[in-house]
Amino acid sequence: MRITALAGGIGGARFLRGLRAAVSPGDEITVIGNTGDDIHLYGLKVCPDLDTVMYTLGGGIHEEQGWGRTDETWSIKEEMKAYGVGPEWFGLGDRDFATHIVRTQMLAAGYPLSAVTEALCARWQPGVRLLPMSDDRVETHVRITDADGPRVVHFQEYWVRLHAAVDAEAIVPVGADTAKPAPGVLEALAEADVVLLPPSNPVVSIGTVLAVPGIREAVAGASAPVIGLSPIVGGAPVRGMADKVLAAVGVETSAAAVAEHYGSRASGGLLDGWLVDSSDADAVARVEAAGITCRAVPLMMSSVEATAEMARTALALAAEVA
Ligand code: GDP
Ligand code: FO1
Ligand code: CA
Repeated sequence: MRITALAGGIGGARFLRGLRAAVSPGDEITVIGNTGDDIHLYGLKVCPDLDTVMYTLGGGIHEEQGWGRTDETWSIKEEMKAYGVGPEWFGLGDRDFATHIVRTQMLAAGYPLSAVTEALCARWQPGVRLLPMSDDRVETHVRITDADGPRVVHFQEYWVRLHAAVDAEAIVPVGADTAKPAPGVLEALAEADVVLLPPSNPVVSIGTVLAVPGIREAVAGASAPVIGLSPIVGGAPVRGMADKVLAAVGVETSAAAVAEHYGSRASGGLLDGWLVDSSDADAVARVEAAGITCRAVPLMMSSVEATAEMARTALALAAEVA
């Protein structure tokens, strides 16, 4: 079976680890990763969501934190601080720095991001084929108004420096409109037996991937069933700032509203099936009224086995709606 999943960072990576545990040997998982969170720092290209997927599936992730490397040290950060060179608010550890140095060196030598990602994955052996959504530069920016007045900040500054404490007024995936899907992305969607939308952020992770021209159309037009899992449980994100960025696009923070936002394939949207958490069972009727087959099951990724069970349920729902 060929499974193609779109993914952001922590939520996507944890789901993929469960999915990998749930599938049979011989099944192929292709991941189309969000690169809108990417940021250039100290002359280096940092790809937080690709790295989170790669480290999580490769066994190198800092488990509790959900991002960055396990057993990390911070000498470079301390040295940069001693030079008075920031940004101090973004934590790049020594081990993580090596990834960004290798990536930047390969990009400077002319390799596209997709080839660089493949080379990095040769070390980490994530057990999935990890494709960036695009080889072209895309950066998500957030419009806010704070004490400095109305302005636009990089998504990482909004989340990591400002802790999403002020409202997001608009989300702008800068560069997405002219970006092309990376090699293999459209094929992976066209040739999939199942397409999955993990419980990743619907706006700044999945939404950014879908903003690359051709990708939304390829999901909507896939011959395979498309099944999504809600990142919203009990009317709130399990972690992160999905409530803030959903509000910016006029979507209420609920499992049903996110399903309606993606829309049913029958009405030009993306979803055939949608899983909500057991605690959101009252959302099922509303989602089904939108033309999307919906089930309420436990959706907390508390362990790899619990997550594998979520993945099995998603695959069973795909078989049911196919
Ligand atoms: P990010 O790039 O690190 O923000 O990660 P993603 O975009 O891939 O996923 C973020 C989303 O994962 C958030 O909106 C969370 O609500 C969701 N999430 C995190 N843990 C869980 C969980 O255990 N269950 C569910 N259903 N969603 C989760
Ligand atoms: N998240 C933080 O909250 N603080 C950090 O200092 C931070 C650094 C960082 C470095 C590399 C990396 O791959 C991820 C990092 N993250 C950090 C996570 C990242 O900002 C977010 O989780 C995602 O981009 C949100 O989608
Ligand atoms: Ca992200």
